[in-house]
Amino acid sequence: MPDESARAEIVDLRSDTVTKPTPAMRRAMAEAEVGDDVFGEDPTVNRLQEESAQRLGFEAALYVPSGTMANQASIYTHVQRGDEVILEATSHVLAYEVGALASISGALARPLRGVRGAMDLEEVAAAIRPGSLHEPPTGLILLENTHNNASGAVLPREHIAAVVELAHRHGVPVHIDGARIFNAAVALNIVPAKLVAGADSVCFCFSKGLCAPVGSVICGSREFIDHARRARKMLGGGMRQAGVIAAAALVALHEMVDRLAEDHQNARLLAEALAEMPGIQLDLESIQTNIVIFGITREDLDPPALIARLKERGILCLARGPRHLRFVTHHDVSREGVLCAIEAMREILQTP
Ligand code: TLP
Repeated sequence: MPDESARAEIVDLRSDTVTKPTPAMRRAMAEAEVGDDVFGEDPTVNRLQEESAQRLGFEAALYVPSGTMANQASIYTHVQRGDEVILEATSHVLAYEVGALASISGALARPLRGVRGAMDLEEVAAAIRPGSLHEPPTGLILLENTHNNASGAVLPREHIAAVVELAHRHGVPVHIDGARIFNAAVALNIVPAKLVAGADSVCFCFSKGLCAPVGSVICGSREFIDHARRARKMLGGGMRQAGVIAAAALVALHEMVDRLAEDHQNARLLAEALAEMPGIQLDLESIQTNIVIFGITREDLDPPALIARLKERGILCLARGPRHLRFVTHHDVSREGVLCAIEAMREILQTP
């Protein structure tokens, strides 16, 4: 069986979503025991849900096709139409989920600008509304960990605990978009259950740095997950013999978590080199996991031009807004690949 992850020619730093299933995952998928998961009869999905819930310290979990569906089914389950959701202004839910917060749940966004992904506690406290006759009530506080648009910065346990305490004091639930929660836990050297303790729901993705081909999971109380299952069905996410993909997700959970530290080291290597280059603006303190976002200050070079010149050298990356680029390290990019990317950036920035 070819190990596609070992390919060297292209260094694909667009996202950790490009990771391919490992040979162990492909074997597990071929041999997966399956059943009809809409009837709750797929033994592999059931095992994945149980293990995921246990890993994150919750009663129950629900396997869903994507991180977006995980967030949106969770939000739909938490809020009433017309509720306000307090969330970081550049969060994935607000920036990249096609307005689903409004179109699916009928909720309003109450965005607050964070520092390295963390909203200010006093600002959160001030934004909570009890719901008078006239105001939209606060239905949910949403955190993102790691924070994608904050260069993969990590929300520490103390911050999460403080937000949870504040929210619960006002009877408001907390959802964590933990698409990369294992990156956060590895960076903090803490078990994920401790990191998210107290939150009402957490979702995470198997299909990013953990290399599984498909799927995310929502974790919560048994009652919450029973409701979320209805939301998943409504959104068209009820899958049948999903054990075929859940088998790869189980391998992700068992084998792919600890190695994330390697991706973080590679991101650090890349970020430290970039920070030294002229025409680059980068906050090294934000680079805590596998995402490196940096600004381009050279007027004659915009992201599309830089992306095109990197592509000629076999390096792929994405733009983040009009002046920023994003590099994401992952299992299918080696240290050598990162060194190639550094070299390519040096060459390009040295040429006028
Ligand atoms: N992030 C993707 C893109 O959508 C931007 C990426 O390449 O980083 N939450 C967070 C924090 C995410 O980063 C993502 C995906 C999602 C949710 C959505 O997951 P999917 O793509 O599975 O719907």
